[in-house]
Amino acid sequence: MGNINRSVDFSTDSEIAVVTVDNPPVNALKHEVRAGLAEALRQARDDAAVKAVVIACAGRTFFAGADITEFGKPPQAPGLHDVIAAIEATPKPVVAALHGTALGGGFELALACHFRVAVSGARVGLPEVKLGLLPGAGGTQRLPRLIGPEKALQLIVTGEPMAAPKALADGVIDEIVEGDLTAAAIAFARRVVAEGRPLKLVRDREDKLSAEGFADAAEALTRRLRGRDAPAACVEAVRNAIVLPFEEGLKREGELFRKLVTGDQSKAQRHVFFAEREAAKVPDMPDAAKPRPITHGAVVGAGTMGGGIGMCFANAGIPVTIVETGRDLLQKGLDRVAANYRTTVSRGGLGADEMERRMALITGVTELEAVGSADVVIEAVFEEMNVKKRVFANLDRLAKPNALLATNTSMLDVNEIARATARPEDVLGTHFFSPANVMRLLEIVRGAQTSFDAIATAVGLGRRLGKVPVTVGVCYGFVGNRMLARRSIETERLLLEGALPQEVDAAVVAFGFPMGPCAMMDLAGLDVGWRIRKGRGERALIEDALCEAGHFGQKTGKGYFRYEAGSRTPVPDPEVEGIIIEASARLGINRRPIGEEEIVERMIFPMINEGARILEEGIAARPGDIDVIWVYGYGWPVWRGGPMYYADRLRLAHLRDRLTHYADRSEDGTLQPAALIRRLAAEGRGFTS
Ligand code: T1G
Repeated sequence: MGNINRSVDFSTDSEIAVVTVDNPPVNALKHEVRAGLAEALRQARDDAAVKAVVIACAGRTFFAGADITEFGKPPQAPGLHDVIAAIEATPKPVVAALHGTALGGGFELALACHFRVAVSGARVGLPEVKLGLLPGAGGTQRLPRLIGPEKALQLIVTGEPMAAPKALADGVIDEIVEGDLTAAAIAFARRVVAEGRPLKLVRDREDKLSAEGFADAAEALTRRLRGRDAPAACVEAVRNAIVLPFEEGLKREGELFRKLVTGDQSKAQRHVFFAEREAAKVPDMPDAAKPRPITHGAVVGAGTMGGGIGMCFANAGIPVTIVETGRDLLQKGLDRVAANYRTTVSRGGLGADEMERRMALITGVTELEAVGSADVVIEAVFEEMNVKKRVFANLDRLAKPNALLATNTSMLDVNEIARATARPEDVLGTHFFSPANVMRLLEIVRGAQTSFDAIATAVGLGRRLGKVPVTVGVCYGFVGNRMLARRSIETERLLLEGALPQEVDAAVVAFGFPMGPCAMMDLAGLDVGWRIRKGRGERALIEDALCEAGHFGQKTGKGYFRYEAGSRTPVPDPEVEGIIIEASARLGINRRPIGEEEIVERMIFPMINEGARILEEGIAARPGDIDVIWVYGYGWPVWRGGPMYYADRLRLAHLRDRLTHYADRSEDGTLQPAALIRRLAAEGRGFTS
C-alpha cells in the first residue's frame, strides 16, 4: 500500500526522492499507477530539498508495459504520454531502476528518464508487435536515438527482449548494479548530483540517427511477416525517427498506434495473449494439487522427437538421460542433437560455450534401468500401441515411485497405455510438436486416472521448458490432430473435384498459414499416414495412389510436389496432376474450377466444426485453448486469433449455413454443424461470448 495511492509510494532518502510502484503481478501501467506516478513527480519537482528522483518497482519486475486489459476502453488521464512528459520536464536527474522484464510502456518510460541502472538479470524490450501493435509511448522515436535505427528496428520488429549486459554495451542502460537495486539506484543518483552530470534527454540526441543499413534491415526483418499490419507500421515509425523532427515522429507514432489498437489483428493477438495464459490453468484443478519437483529427466527413444525433447531439458538447464535400444541408434540420435546445436551456433543463436554446457547435460545410455533416478520419463518411441505398452510396463518396473510417466504419442489412447502400468495416476501424454526443440506448443493429455498433481507437474514442466502447455482429454488425435484430420479429408475431396495441390496450398498460404496442407504432408512424409490408414483399413484415393507411385514427399524428392535435389521448394508436378485427374475419372467426377474462397472455407470450417464437438465432449476446456493449440502448434496465423476466435468474427450463423451447404452437397453427415454451433448461432452468440 503506497502513500500516494494503493499502487504508488513516495519517500525520500535525504535529497533523493524514491517513487516505488507495487501493482502485482507485473506492475502493468494501469490508470491508478499512472496517476500516482504523475503526482509523485509533481511532489518531487516541487520539493526544493529533492535533488534527484529514483523510479523503482516492487515485486518481480519493473513495469512490464501498459495494462493490456485497458485497451479498447475509454482512455483515462493521465495517459502514459503525460507521465513521460512529466519525467522529461523534471529539472532534476530521474533514474529508472530496472529489474525483471522492463517491457513496452515500461521500457519507454525508462527511456524518458535521464539515467537507467539495472541488475544483471534484467531484460528490456518492446514486444508490442506481438500484440499487433507498435510502441506507442515514444519508443519508436527514443530508442533509435539511443542505439541507432537499425538496432532499434531489430528490437521493435522482433519484439524480443535484450539482456542487461547487451543493453549496457549498447548504451541503453548506464550501469549494472549488484545487491539491493533501489539502494544502488539511490547511490547512483547521489553520484550524478554530486558530479553535476548534465541532464541529456534521449529525445534530444541525434548523433545515432543514420539511415545506413536501415532499408536492408527492414526488408530482412519483415520478409517472413506476411499479412501482418504491425511490422510495417513499426518500420514506418522508426524511419520517421530518421527523417522527421522528434515531435512530428511522435505524433505519427500515435496515429499509427491508434489505427492498430482498434484494428482486428491486434484484437486477435491480444485474445491469443490472454488465451495462452488461461490455457495453463486447468479449470477443475484443486488448490491442493502441487507440482512435484523435477531435477532430472529421462527420454526413451533417441529419434528425431526424442532428441528434440532431450534438447528442451538441456536448454532449460535440467540434466536428462536419453535411452535407446542400441549403441548405433543412440550415437545417431546424439549426433543429430549435436548437429542441431552446431547449426544454432553457426547462426549466432547460441555461444559455443553454452552449446558445450547444454550437451554436457545430456547423457546417452542403452540401459532402460537408467530411468530409475529420473523425476519424469518421457517415452518417444515408434508410434505403435504394443511397442508403447511394452515400454510402459518396463517403466512401471524401473521408474522410481512418484515419477511422472509421459508418452509423446501424437494420437494413441493414453488410457490404454496407462493400463500397461500399476500406476495410471502417474501417466499422461506430453505431445511435443516437431521439431520439439523449436515448436512451442505442448499438448498435455490427461488420462481418466491421471492425478491432479501429475497434471500440475506436467504443466509446470512445460513452462520451464519454454513451452505453451495446454491440457486436453483423451480422444483419437487429441485436439490438434483430430481437427487437422478434417482438413486432410477436405483436401482429398477438393483435389478430386477439380483443384490442384498448388491451388489448395496457395489459398491456405494466402489465408496466413506458413505452409499449405499438401506441402506440409510432403514435409511429414505421405508414407506415415499411408501406413496408419492401411493399419486402420482406411483409404485416401489420391494419397494412396501417390504412395503406390513412390511419392512419399520431400524424403523421396516427390510427393504432392516435386523437390529439386537439396531444395525444399515445392514445384508443381505434372505426374501428380495426372494421378489426380485419373482418380477423379475413376470415380466419375466431372472436375470443375474451385475458387480460393471455397477452398479456404472447406479447409477451415470443418475444422472449426470438429473444434465445437471437442468442446461439447469436454476434450478441450475452453475455445481459447483450441486457438492456442492452433497458433502454437499448427501455424494458424496469430493475427487471426485462432479457429474458434475466427469463427466468432465470422458469426456462427454464417458458419452454420456454410457447413449445412457443404454437408448437403457432399452428403457427408459429419459436415453437418455441431449441436453447439446450432445452439449458439440460434442464440446469436459466439464460442467466447
Ligand atoms: N497488462 C495486463 N496484464 C498483464 C500484462 C500487461 N501488460 N502482462 C502480464 N499480465 C498478466 C497476465 O495476463 C497474467 O495474468 C499475469 O499478468 C502474469 O503474466 C504504450 C502499448 C511480463 C514477461 O507485451 O510478456 O506497453 O493469468 O503469466 O510468464 O507502447 O507477462 O495471472 O491473470 O505472462 O512471468 C507491452 C506482456 C504491453 C508484456 C511475465 N508489454 N507480458 O511473464 O507471467 S503494450 C507486453 C509478458 C504497451 C506501449 C504499449 C509477460 C511477462 P493472470 P504471465 P510470466
